[in-house]
Amino acid sequence: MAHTLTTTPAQDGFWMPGEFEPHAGCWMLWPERPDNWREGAQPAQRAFAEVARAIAQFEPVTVGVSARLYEFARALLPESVRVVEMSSNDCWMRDVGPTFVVNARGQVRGVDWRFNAWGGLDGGLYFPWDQDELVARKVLEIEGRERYAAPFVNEGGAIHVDGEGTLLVTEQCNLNRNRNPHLTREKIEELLKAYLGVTTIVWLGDGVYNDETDGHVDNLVCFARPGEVCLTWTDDRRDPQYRISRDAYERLMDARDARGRRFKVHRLPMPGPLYMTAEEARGVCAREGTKPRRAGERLAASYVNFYIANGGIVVPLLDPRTDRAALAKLRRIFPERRVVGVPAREILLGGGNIHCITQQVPAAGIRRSRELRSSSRPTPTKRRTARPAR
Ligand code: KQY
Repeated sequence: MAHTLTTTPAQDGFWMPGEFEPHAGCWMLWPERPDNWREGAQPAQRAFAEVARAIAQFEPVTVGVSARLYEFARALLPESVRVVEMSSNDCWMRDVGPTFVVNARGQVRGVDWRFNAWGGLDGGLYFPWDQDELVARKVLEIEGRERYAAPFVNEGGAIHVDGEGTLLVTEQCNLNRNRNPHLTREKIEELLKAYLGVTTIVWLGDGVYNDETDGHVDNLVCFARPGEVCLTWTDDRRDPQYRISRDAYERLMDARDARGRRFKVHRLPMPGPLYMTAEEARGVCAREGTKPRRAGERLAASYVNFYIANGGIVVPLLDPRTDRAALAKLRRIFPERRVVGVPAREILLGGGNIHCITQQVPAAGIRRSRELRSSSRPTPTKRRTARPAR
């Protein structure tokens, strides 16, 4: 049994490492529910299989799948991918899986957040979510890792860390009244510090326009490495995303990370705007209690929702008009990794993307320096990116 600890990661000297640090592997779940995925989820299953295949070039992948679809998934997924039977209500491993933490001795443990389907009965996306609630625990059992049961609602897509003490979050999501209405901002900060082992929290405002997660940070901004972030960006001032990205840019430029550095901000072009077509919406079986899919609805498309694997970047391909520019930019940001694009519109139609359906397991046995992480004395550096003209 995955032993449940009564302390917090910070008390025990554990912290969440950056996604760009070495991984032991990656976990995913298999899409199935016809009230979220069109055509009985078959186009989405093919897209998930391609994501698993792309990541498996770089690191071991495990996919959890229901008993009903085990054989089908096994047949579609490459042999190198491990397939295990696992119940879930949907397939967003980033949010329902554990967030792994490490210590200076190279030990790995997992944080099991409370989950309420992105808002519970106050704007959440489906009911019930009882099987999703058990996924993190099951993954930790299979991984043989001890578990911290966090006493508050959080999702893996709502946090990004640099592994050196800095956390990025959005006010729209992490302070939303449908997550932890009984907690103040100060208390939420205290809990995030305790469960992620961070010392500095950078608050952004809203997430990507019309993002049904209430603005997960992982669709808006992510770390490329300590001190450097990628931000989804549009130059179109008439687009509602402009104000959001501009505000995030300004907050990032004004912020200092846990080591006192200013951020270098890489602006990634935004796809689209993209909308759900009538045919796509028709393919979803509407069901009471699940967010309906409507033709003409704007999709929260973002290239920032990529996955960083060992030696690779797996990026959603979303729009032939912008894919090439996004890939080229990512190749410049990550010259040390192979950048691979995977067609991802079918994943986007379900409300998220490649980062949302994956969860990395950090490599164990790597000795990491804790002293450097806890340094709180700022060492100012010169601003490295000019502000865009207003
Ligand atoms: O952004 C994510 N991490 C998850 C997206 C979930 C969408 C649910 N329909």
